[in-house]
Amino acid sequence: MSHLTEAQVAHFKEQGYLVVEDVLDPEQDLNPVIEEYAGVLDQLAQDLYAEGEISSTYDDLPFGDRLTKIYAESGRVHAQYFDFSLPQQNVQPDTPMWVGPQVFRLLRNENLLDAIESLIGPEIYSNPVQHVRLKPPEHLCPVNEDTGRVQIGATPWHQDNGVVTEEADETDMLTVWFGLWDATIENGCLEIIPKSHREGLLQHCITSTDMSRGFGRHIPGKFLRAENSVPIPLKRGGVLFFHRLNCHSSLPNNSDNIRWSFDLRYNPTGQPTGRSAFPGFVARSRSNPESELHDPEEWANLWHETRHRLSQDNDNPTFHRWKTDDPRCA
Ligand SMILES: O=C(O)CCC(=O)C(=O)O
Ligand SMILES: [Fe+2]
Repeated sequence: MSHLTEAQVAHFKEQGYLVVEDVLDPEQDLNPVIEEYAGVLDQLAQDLYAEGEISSTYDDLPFGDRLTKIYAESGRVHAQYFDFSLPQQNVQPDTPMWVGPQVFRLLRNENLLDAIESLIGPEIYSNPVQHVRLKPPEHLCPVNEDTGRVQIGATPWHQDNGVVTEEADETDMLTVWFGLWDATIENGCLEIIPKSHREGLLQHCITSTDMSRGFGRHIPGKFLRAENSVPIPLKRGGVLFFHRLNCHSSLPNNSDNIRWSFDLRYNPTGQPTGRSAFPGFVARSRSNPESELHDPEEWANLWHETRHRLSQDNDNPTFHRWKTDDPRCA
């Protein structure tokens, strides 16, 4: 059991975030996931090689160099291939994703759930807003021809409440962020603004101007107190927990290796997830343990069924509330 102390819970409530070292055991909890992903990368390499997009499968390279080389030579970031979620539009019957058993095992990690229980209570739902992020060094990353920017880089300032629909505004959604390897200032760890969760939901914009960092949906600099930001480097095994209204972004990856992280979310069971088109599951229930999902195949099937359903739908579900032409963004 590794429940949090009262002081840790108080820190979370006051500051809107909490760093806890050694929640996950690198060898037992993270290495199996890393091994599973080696197989996913191998498959990607073989697929791209068969399609003539790359001249070698680069199977003699270590994971990070291999991924970077394959992205660079194919000229594309293949993020969706690794992600345990689906894109927000244009889902096809064969849209790639990775919903493997070791990922599921990590979503249900007991130590992680103990810490989460201290923050949101004993009825814990795995919210489907979840991602793996594999970011190549920026100097080796393929560039988007239209914008001239790297295809995957620094994450702009935002609040996670801003990436879900209004129905989850009262949901006690907790973000759980950790590195598969060490996250450093150089390789692009997260930055957060302490106490920013006290100021409510801020305006997010999807214009490409006035970017405080990165691009895409973001909180413009004029609405932020970015001068108060704090970088959160994390050793393997450490976890950053934050409130749905905490303002955060990531630094760019200025290192020579990939930056590799998971960001997961959990909320008390029964509250809206804010992404109802995607499947979640009961990760822990003290009142009704029978309702917990323990079978990795069942979990994978939930995602496969969702992919099938969305690929048949002509209407894309709504994922957030922000409009491109909002006058507050002008
Ligand atoms: O890892 C990143 O770059 C962004 C993560 C993030 O925004 C989150 O965990 O909510
Ligand atoms: Fe976020």
